[in-house]
Amino acid sequence: MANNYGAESITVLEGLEAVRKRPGMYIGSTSSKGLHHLVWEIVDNSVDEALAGVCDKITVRILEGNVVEVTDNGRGIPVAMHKTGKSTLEVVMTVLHAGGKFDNDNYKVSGGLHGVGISVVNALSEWVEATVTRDGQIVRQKFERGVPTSAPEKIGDAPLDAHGTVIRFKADDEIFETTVYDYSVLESRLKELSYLNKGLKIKLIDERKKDDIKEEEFHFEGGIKDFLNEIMDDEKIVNDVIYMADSFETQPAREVEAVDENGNIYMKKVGAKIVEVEIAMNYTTAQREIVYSFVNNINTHEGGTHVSGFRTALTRTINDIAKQMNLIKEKSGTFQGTDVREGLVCIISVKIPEPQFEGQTKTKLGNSEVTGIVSNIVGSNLKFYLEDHPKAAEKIIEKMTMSKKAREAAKKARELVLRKSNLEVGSLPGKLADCSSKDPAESEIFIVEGNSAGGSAKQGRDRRFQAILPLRGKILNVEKASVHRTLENAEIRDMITAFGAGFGDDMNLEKLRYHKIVIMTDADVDGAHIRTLMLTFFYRHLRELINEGYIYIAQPPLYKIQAGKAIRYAYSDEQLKKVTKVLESENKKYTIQRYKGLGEMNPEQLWETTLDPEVRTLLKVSMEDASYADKMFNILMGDKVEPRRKFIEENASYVKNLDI
Ligand code: 0RA
Repeated sequence: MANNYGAESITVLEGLEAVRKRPGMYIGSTSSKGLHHLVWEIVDNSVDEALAGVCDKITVRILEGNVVEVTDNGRGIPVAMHKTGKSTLEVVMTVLHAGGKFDNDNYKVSGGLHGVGISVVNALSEWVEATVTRDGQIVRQKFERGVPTSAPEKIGDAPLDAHGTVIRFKADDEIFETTVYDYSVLESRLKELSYLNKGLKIKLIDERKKDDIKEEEFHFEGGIKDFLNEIMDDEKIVNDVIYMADSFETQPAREVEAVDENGNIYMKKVGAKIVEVEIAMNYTTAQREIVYSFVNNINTHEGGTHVSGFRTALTRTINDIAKQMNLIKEKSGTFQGTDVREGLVCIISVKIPEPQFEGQTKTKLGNSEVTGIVSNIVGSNLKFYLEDHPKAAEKIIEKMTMSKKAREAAKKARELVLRKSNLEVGSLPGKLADCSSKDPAESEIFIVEGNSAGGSAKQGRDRRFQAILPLRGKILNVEKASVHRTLENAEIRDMITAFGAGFGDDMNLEKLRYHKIVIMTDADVDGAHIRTLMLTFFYRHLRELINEGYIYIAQPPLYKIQAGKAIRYAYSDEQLKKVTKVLESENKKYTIQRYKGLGEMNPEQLWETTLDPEVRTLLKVSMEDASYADKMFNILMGDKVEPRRKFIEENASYVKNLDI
């Protein structure tokens, strides 16, 4: 084994050392997330075998002591001598980036963090045991922290047609913060993988508790069509699932000479590059569009060229078919992208030979050639489907016509509001007590609930830079209302007019009159409800204001504590406890007043607790806050009972502030 002392062994050791020194570079982190990446790395290799059409079953077992075993019935890692003088098995297990297939007859499509290879798992494991069945034998090799502790040994015979790989490993607790696997993490990704690879059987078995062994098998003959059915809210479905699976060869195969098992020479096709496209889509009566997209089994959260190709084809094809079927009048104009996507629920899965990922989280597909390929495939398949199913086509196009009409009505209404607020001089809302400053950067507007609170606020403010807009009780729930009705609501029109920047797509932030828009509501159930309604409205129609960080929430105190002439305020129950504790330790008598509403505070108190920039706390509303409010409304006000019940159970502490 002279080779073990050769230059190659040294490179191998250096490679593994690098992985152990900086594991984060290879698997993202050494937290629980990184730990699970070890499993994904092995499973991805097995999925590659499935994609090559030579494997249909993968089993992941979690054994006692958090040992993981991944079994597949793929070709088996080759054990023959590699050109380095070692077995291919050892090379795959110990050389960085050698995990990829050496030949060119299939493309490696699955992902993993960076598709780093099985050797990374080996380097970061206390031990690994690789067992391969192929060519009539069973061969095993063992490793510790990446280093072979045995040569590949034949441990038995197998039928000539048996093949597959078993990788067992124990993650190294010198490397990982935790080596305990989370069943539900494994479960959801393995299930997703089985949806994304139609027909593939993936089994998950958890044997860590001897008296409570868990076992599940994921197997979907319908692939992403089944995936789509699972995520659909069936009460709102407009049509049957439209499903298409097609492929396009971007580079033809070459023929090369090869030798078969009997020693005969034959011509083998290699090097074909094929783009596979699979799409399942459906419409619901909901307003929102949901698109999940995947490239080589990786979720492309940021979309990319495959999603653009789909969108272009959808708009084009729908317009063509609508004209062809006489469902659209010449003079009423064509459908726009937003019309044909309202209510769309869609899963796009493409498999391509050399994906380029871009974007902040590297989840946006960049390959420019993919736009045209997907667009062509979707165009022809969708056209074919709709011509074949005229009833479905009619239903979908009817729905899109409604979306188009709603969009046009909203645009008209928006223009009306804009005209009113822009053209009529001094057309600011009558209830607005404006500030004298005209500089948006220093101007603030407080949206105050109720007229009495509005009165205190008007007197208590600093009128040089603080404006007050009192609202009459509850504003409209915009989630349920059409854009048209939203704009007819007086409270909402007052807000839009006072802000001065317009609405929806026509917003112009340069015209915004205040750079701080502060929601000020009572610290009670009604106040919380109004705040949520307002956040939903901002999220839906004035989202740029949230994005730019212009929306705030005022924090009025909950309690006034008076000891003699000294007055203190508490903004939470904990604070109240602290204040009273101090007073008690000083043997002072005090009274506590619980503020039920802003109206109970006199103008001075309101200034010194909530308005004065020197002492107040303002909470800046983030996109997450607003989208949370929006989601909550969807669920709480939606028609489905089950998600509502589940959501309330999970978010009991937040929801208790809401009178639902
Ligand atoms: C290298 C080459 C080939 C397959 C594999 C590695 C392989 C790796 C893993 C890891 C887990 N399961 C696996 N199955 C296969 C190609 C083999 C050939 O061309 O015969």
